[in-house]
Amino acid sequence: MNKSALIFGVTGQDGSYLSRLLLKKGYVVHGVIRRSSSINTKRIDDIYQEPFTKKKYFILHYGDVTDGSSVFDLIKKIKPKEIYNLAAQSHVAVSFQVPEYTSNADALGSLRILDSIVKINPKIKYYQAGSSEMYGKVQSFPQTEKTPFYPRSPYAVSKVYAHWITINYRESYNLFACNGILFNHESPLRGETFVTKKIVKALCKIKQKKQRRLYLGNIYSKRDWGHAEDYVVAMWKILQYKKPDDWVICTGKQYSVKEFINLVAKKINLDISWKGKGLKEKAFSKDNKIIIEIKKRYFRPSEVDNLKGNSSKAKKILKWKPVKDLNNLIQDMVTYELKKLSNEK
Ligand code: NAP
Ligand code: F7E
Repeated sequence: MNKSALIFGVTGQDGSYLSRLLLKKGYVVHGVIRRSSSINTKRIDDIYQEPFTKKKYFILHYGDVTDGSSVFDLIKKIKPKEIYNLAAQSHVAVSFQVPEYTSNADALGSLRILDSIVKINPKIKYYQAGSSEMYGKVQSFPQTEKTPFYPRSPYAVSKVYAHWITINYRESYNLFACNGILFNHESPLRGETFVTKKIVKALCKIKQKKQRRLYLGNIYSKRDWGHAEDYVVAMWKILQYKKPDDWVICTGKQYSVKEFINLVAKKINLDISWKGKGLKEKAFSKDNKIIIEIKKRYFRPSEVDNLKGNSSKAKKILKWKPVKDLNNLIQDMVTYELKKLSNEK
């Protein structure tokens, strides 16, 4: 009998990579998609369009984590062995614009799934997509499973709720419910408005003279960036371990947004030089044209300045470690973008 998994958030970056991983492992994968006026399945279309024989292994259902009855009915009907809750309004800056919806989906969404598990079958294993954003204004360095949280956005506050409700249900109802505390992870499938994708896409276009400028916010924040392909392996390993627990998943290396820009520029042989400070800081091309400007509108009401994790626990116990470093990540993202641009010709 194949194992079955239910993925909330299957159309997102991680949902797409996780689906591929589980299908390769022989799972039947059920994914929840939201009704949308425009098509939102582009990251999983190639999986779904596999020959007919494979379709019975990858099944999509309409649902929404803000709709408790759809969550309950899906879990009851599908009877999965494992549930991965990746569904979220995942953009930190947007969470300041839509705080109530973000809290409903990201915090209460987790509660709805956990509560359905208790009522339907407490043996179902549950993975909660936690975030390094929960550390926010960091209380110690590098961050581990023991570092206290200090969330700095409605998104991060919601994720802290989801983290603790997962622990509470584990302790109260003896559920196999786990938190992954994942640091930033990127890929060619990253959403277009996250900073790495925005930078790679724009610099590739600027190099080919298809775009003049890139506008960014705070380029001095530092992140621990990994590759999504590695991080979904950790999600799976977390649910295969003999007992439920909470796990930090990261690379342990840190770069600023500005360093990321410089590495991408170097990778595509785009000469850039920086001048000015603060909102007046700009990057110039070899022929002295402004190619990057800083805009106030991309700054957040409160920022997370400095994230760097320590995933020794996952390394030691789960035998997980990242395979791809930042150079591999940038290479993958650049290759994807350049191919897309050449197809547009
Ligand atoms: P993503 O690309 O933004 O994907 C989010 C997914 O959630 C999409 O499939 C989206 O559907 C779905 N979704 C949003 N609201 C929903 C709702 N109300 N009901 C059902 N589905 C809903 O995010 P990601 O980068 O793959 O991240 C996956 C999860 O890990 C998220 O929970 C995120 O917060 C968390 N996380 C991400 C990172 C990271 O660096 N990527 C790090 C730590 C934690 P649509 O396609 O229809 O919008
Ligand atoms: O920002 C700065 C911005 O939006 C990274 C989500 O997946 O990872 C992600 O959250 C940094 C921030 O990611 C722009 O201020 C500058 O300091 O790519 P980001 P994030 O906020 O770290 C965590 C772990 C999650 O859980 C989230 O779901 O870059 N930045 N200029 C900018 N950021 C954006 N988006 N756009 C800019 O123009």
